[in-house]
Amino acid sequence: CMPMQEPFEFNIQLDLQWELQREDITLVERLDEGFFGQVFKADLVTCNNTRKEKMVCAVKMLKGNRNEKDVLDLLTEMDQMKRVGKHKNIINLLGVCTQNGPLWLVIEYAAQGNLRDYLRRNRPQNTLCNLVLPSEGRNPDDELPVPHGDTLTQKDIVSFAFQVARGLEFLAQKKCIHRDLAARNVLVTEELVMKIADFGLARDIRSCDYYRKHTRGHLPYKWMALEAMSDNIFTHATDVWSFGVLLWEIFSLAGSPYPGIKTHELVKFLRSGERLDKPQYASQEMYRLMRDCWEEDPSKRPNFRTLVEDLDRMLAESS
Ligand code: ACK
Repeated sequence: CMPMQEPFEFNIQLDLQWELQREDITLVERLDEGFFGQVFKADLVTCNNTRKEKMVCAVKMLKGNRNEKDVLDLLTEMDQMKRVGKHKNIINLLGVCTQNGPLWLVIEYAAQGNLRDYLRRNRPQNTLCNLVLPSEGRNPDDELPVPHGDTLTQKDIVSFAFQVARGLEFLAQKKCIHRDLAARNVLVTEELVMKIADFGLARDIRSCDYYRKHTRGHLPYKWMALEAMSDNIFTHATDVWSFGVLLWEIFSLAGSPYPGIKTHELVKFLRSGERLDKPQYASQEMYRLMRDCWEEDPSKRPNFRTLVEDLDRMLAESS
């Protein structure tokens, strides 16, 4: 399934700081496919003091059916990733191919895939026979988790939350608003480093993003702040709300938020002061943090700096 594409129809300014040779990249397999975009796993050959090294990476590109706007959006994503710069807890840009062919963004590869599926695969064995956690109802598309590897500890999941907050603190410092924070948009490396993905997307959230698959039944509305849903306002404070739902996902080991609540009922539910219940694996203190993220008044929500501080302390206290 190697992508066959027409020669690229835009002239993109060559940026020697980032340009990679296409010959140094071998596409291996497709990892993900959206309507116009796709991501491949690939091998990248780099030259380190005359020594050649091979590393695994991911390559993001458009599909044959893309239009001009899609190309411009991918260019915006490239510019945003270059502008933001590097951090351990985001998917970093490694380089780009902009000449003599389709636009390729070469990015870090995260072997364990998205955090939601990772958490489901690593639920403790004993929850297998008792899948419905107290805080959630049964959801028809809650597939049975596949037992895998080591069981997660409390400290592991607090560390996941801390790492995601670190990535988000960095992005906020760089004036980047994500707009679609959720466990499905955090990727996990082989060494269990959490990396925020897709922060550079140019998005019109209301037109339902075509780059990402939103798992069936998991509408992004359930991650959106009240004011984002009702007035289409996106700020760092709306990212903080979504981070609260992401925390809820981590501490329920990827439960489905608000099961059975329809999108049009959600605003009423939240306006009446109702919130998600404490997830099974969260301490009272962790749940307090989530609730703070879901303050109706955005100015009352914590910022990512204080969230990092609080989670750092909780991490030190957890076993
Ligand atoms: O676990 P998944 O199906 O595999 O969920 C995500 C999916 O695409 C949507 O983002 C895969 N994916 C995307 N980017 C990468 C990447 N840089 N490294 C590994 N997998 C990726 C992933």
